[in-house]
Amino acid sequence: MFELVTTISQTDERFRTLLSSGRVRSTYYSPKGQECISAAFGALLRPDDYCVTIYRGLHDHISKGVPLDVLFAEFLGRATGTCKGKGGPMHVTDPSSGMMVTTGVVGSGLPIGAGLAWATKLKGTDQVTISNFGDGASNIGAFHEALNLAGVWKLPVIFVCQNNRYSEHTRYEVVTAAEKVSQRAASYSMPGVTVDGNDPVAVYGAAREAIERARAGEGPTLVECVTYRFWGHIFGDNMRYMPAEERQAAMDADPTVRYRQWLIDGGHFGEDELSAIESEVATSIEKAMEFALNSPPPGPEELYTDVYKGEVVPA
Ligand SMILES: Cc1ncc(C[n+]2csc(CCOP(=O)(O)OP(=O)(O)O)c2C)c(N)n1
Ligand SMILES: [Mg+2]
Repeated sequence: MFELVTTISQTDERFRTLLSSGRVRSTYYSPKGQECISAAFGALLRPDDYCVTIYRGLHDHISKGVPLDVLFAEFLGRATGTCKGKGGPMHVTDPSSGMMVTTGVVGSGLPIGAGLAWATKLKGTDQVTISNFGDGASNIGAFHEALNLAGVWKLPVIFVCQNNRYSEHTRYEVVTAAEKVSQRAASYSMPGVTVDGNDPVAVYGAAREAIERARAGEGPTLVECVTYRFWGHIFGDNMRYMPAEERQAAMDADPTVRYRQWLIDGGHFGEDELSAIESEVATSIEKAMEFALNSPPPGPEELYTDVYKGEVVPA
């Protein structure tokens, strides 16, 4: 988990620096602050388990095991990316890693997650699916429809709400009637839990229980992980709607730094061992970034490939 949170934090910093330099242009929804959630799930999921995520999904892609070179290439719109550079950061899809879809339509990943889980149930495999989404998505109809069917059919899916307290520029309590998103699980006859999303050990415990439950055929779980996004909705956002002291407090309690200290204080790892992991991670990121930056964009011949159209068959 430390390797994962470190990879996410360092990659996020690398992307922000790259974008700020003007060398590349892209939309970027930073997941920094939320890294412990996906690292905990990533440590537990099998490569053949399925994952669905949203535009703010870099941490989920990394934790599900999408190789860094093809992931970065997709983020930068290069022909060597997971979707030949035609998906970009908001649509990373890599079935070979179980990263089934990344969506930009708020809430749309929940029914897809339920559908993937239904498929594995029909096939009789013991794969599980996790569907990641935000607090804002929990107010959309698709959230309720997906949880209801998953509850009725006892689907092997875990709904992971990454509650970072904001939907775009709107604070949680202004638009959400439930004090906790997890309370909503009761309506759909599934367990709902709320955990500190900045504590990877707490998330790991909740994730393990939910994954075991799903794998054993006992049905879905809603896991709400409370966290905070460091960099606003989209990178470049002026963040005026986020109280400066609230954001500063979250950044001062950086979950990666806190976890690092916890590992040392608890005698789990020595400072030198963690530093060695950090420099190995830095080397892999640089290598993958070089690969991505040196890859070409998709050529014009790609414009009409992978594009499907319906045929009108005359009566
Ligand atoms: C159906 C739909 N409505 C509105 C939008 C515009 N929009 C993009 S992100 C977002 C906020 C979502 O917030 P949340 O679910 O909390 O996820 P977060 O960005 O905080 O991770 C909105 C309203 C959209 N993409 N899709
Ligand atoms: Mg949110």
